Amino acid sequence: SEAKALFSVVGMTCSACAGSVEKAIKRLPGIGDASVDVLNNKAQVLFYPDFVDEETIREAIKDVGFEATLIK
Ligand code: 9UX
Repeated sequence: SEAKALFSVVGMTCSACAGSVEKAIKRLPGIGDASVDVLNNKAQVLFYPDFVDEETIREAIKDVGFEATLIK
């Protein structure tokens, strides 16, 4: 079944930053949806835990240049 993760993402300064984070998350297998809020430095992700986990999502965000911390 689907799980939710909320990340704090440091360093996004424009909507293109948010777009690249969102795309990076959505490229992973096992993602239901991803929504990045540049104003509040948050990324909300719906995912399928049998296929992907919070750490893999965090690393995908890091790979496009932003430090992310799991909030809940
Ligand atoms: Mo543009 Mo956002 O280079 O960092 S994508 S400011």
